[in-house]
Amino acid sequence: MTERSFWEKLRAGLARTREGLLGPLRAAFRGEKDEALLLRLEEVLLAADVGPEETARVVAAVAEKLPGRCAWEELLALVEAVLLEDLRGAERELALPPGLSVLLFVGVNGSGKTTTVAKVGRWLRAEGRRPLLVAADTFRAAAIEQLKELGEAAGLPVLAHRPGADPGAVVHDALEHAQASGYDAVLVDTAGRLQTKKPLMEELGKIRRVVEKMTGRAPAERILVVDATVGQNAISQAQLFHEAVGLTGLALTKLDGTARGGAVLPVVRALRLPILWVGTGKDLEDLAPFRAAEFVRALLRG
Ligand SMILES: Nc1nc2c(ncn2[C@@H]2O[C@H](COP(=O)(O)OP(=O)(O)OP(=O)(O)O)[C@@H](O)[C@H]2O)c(=O)[nH]1
Ligand SMILES: [Mg+2]
Repeated sequence: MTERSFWEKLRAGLARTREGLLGPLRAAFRGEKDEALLLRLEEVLLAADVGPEETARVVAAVAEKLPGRCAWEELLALVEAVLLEDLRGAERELALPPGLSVLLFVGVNGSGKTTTVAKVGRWLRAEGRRPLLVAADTFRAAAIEQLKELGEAAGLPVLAHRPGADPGAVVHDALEHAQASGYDAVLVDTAGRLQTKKPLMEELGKIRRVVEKMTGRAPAERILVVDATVGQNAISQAQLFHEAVGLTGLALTKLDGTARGGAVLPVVRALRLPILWVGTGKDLEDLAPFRAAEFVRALLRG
């Protein structure tokens, strides 16, 4: 799938968020900047989970810069500009060093880790890398099967041990295999865990240390996979994952199923982490690198 059609899908996925924003705002718009419009703007941004700080900035910018008599298009363009200014910094190209790179995927239960590992593997192969998927979620037997099936569907190799195996040992084995067989991108799927479960969080630290010992450096990317439908709750999730592995970026999933797509803004602001990819569906091609301008356009324009 081309990036272009991906963004068409994102536009469709963000339809619920967009309708929540634009419908009520358009109803309140009388061709002028009045109190009712500013109030409605505040309401719709908060409802889209844009967060209080971000909302205040957009409302202030509109109050200050929008002319008294104005066109709908001017209003949209101004909101778009403010949101874009804040999201630009969240865009980062994936820059893997030459040679073997490890990408570690972590997150709470059901956030989309396993699916994202397969999607990113497929994406990396298209970028000319040789990916190996690693089933370090040994907690559930079904998780291993799931990754194997996704790997098969994507035509990518999967390294797995038995259910119950030590995840550190799986990663150790995977790195040996990658070094011996010339794989240069090792994507590690981990078990979903609540950030409050200390031993499980320590297990992630252990996986990181195995990678350091075997390759001489930390995993190139330590990615928190975040379900966009949880909105701003992602912020509290991230903190302890950050302590456990030192996050380098986010993968934002399920943007197709949310009315709270606006939460991307406060999440990025609070975490100061780039968004590496966004996911807009269950299929393997439903993934693309994050582009701030496309995202804001999808949020505000049909
Ligand atoms: N609509 C939609 N569904 C998604 C997306 N990404 C993943 N899913 C679905 O979300 C569910 C959970 O995805 P998984 O990849 O298994 O999540 P996980 O984080 O590995 O789950 P655990 O291993 O149990 O913690 C599956 O049904 C996926 O198909 C997405 O971008 N959009
Ligand atoms: Mg999983």
